[in-house]
Amino acid sequence: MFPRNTVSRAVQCVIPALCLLLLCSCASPLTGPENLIRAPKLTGENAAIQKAFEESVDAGAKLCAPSAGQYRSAFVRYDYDLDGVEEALAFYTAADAPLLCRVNFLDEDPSDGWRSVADVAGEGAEVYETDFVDLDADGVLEIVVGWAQSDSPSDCVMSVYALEKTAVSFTISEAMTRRYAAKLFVDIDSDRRREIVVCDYDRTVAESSFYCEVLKLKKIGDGKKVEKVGSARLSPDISSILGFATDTSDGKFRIYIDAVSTGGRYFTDIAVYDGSEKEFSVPSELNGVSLVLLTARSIPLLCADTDSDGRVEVPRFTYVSRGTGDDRQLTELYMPSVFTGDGFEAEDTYFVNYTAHYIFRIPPILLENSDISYSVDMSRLEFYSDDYLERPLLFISSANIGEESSGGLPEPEANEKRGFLSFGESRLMISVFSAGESIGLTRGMIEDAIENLDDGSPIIAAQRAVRS
Ligand SMILES: [Ca+2]
Ligand SMILES: [Ca+2]
Ligand SMILES: [Ca+2]
Ligand SMILES: [Ca+2]
Repeated sequence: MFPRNTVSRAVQCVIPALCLLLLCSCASPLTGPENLIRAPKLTGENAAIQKAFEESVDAGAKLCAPSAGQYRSAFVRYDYDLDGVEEALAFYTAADAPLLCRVNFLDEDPSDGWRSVADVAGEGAEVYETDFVDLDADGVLEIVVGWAQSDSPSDCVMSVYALEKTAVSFTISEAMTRRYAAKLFVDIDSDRRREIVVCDYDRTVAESSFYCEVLKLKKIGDGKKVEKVGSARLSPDISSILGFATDTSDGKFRIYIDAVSTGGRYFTDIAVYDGSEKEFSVPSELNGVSLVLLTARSIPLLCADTDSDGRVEVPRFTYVSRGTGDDRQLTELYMPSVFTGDGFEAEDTYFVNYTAHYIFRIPPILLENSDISYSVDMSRLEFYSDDYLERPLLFISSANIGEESSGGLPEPEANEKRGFLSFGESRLMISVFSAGESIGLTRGMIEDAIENLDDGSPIIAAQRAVRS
């Protein structure tokens, strides 16, 4: 067994919700409320669907519901030919083959009511996920099913089913079956058809070997087949994939691949499709520095367009240290950064206090003093001047000061101006010292730069959600 499998399983327990969060952002715009799944009940139309299903399979059939994705029920109603009338499908295992999940397709005949019209064998013991997506823009959605093996939940097989329905016939063809680790439906080349972007790894080699492929559904003869139109190797440091974000600008389409590294850290690999060159590539390193190093983080923060400006922010971190030897303390600063093609541009630098639920956008005048140091002891954020001889305090903020304890605060020092911000039950004390004022720092400036995460701060709301 490869080391990455260990990691990918360990991560698997935590990750499905994250993947869902991310993959949903790329979900089909065709999915309207009318297509939401409805749990079957023993009344009305769902009962009729269930009855038609039960009549078409042998006794002892067991329903199986997808464990991930948008649809989590064994019965899914969906209008996949977009004629305004829903069809349905049911996932199940037959009594005599409990390790092979199947799909039963059901349709409503205007005169006969619901009936089963087709039944196909799947590629695994369980359904992992299912999606409806029109990959060739012909007005009929293809059904993409991810199958899982019960003994290896991270190893999925994808089937793409192309359907053709007329007044008198219903045909299903399997346009592709392949293994995958993660997938995304997205129009990377602006031809108004979504491609399938699949990430997978070579199972025959011991070292990490993830790659990314771009697949298109094409009409070939009488049938449809999915063909590979581009591929690129991903960073050799990927151990497993958490999810994707995408954006586009300057004729380039970018896929941000959030991953776990072989060293157990989180980072972002980036695949770029250049529309003018028709080339799909993965830089994996910039100016000799790997993306693993440039985007490493110890927590599973994911890429997202956190300020809704159309460009994805990559959650990057920088560290400032204080003290030496055993006393050395590292403080993590958060820098949502935009990828420019040859580097990252940080929009702002933040200190995030996850305990007290606030985020502090560090004012430029503090950032400009590169020797500023921090102490996060006792939830106190302290900024010192870069004057090494005196090291005067510029300002302190202390979090989690309840009503009771705030009464016991020491008297303000002679050179200190104190203020409070309220954060739900607790308060944040802000003290600006005269050395801070001398470089232009004011209490108002700090108050303006602090946002309460509990107020739904737009800055990192999407990214912080995964941390709690
Ligand atoms: Ca229909
Ligand atoms: Ca189609
Ligand atoms: Ca396309
Ligand atoms: Ca943005």
